[in-house]
Amino acid sequence: MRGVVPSAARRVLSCGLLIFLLPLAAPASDGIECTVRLVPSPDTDGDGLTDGQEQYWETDPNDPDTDKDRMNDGDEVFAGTQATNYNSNLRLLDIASGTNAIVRWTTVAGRSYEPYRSDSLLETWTNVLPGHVTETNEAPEGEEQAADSLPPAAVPRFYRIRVLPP
Ligand SMILES: [Ca+2]
Ligand SMILES: [Ca+2]
Ligand SMILES: [Ca+2]
Repeated sequence: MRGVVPSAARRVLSCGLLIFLLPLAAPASDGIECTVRLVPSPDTDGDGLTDGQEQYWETDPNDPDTDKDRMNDGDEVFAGTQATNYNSNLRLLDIASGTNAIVRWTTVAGRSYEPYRSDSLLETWTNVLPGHVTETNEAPEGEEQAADSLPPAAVPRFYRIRVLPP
């Protein structure tokens, strides 16, 4: 019969109509939106690196000090040292006493450091330099030193090194 479309064919036609009509029926577009849910990665071992960051740095998300050098993974990443290498870390190498104490420490290329002094661990720490020292050598890791211009004290004196944010 002319003009009669079998029901199966009609459904296909309907779908076809919907597909073609929907864009026409939609309101004028102000843009297309895409929503993404970001779930924060936990820091399982509490070393300052999330489990996701630990994967990036190839450190152990269940061990705060992957290479067992007594500097935790998060601090190593901050300092630029290798968190998976026992011999790579920020540390004081030695202090030569004399007219002026000379403090020597490990460095990473491009990082800046401030050496501090105090006559007591409970007192204020004072930078022994007017500013900071930046490691300019191209070698990935090296060492720097700074002389403390303050004469030696009759009491024990303490030194510490602070690495500045990159
Ligand atoms: Ca962690
Ligand atoms: Ca870790
Ligand atoms: Ca470590």
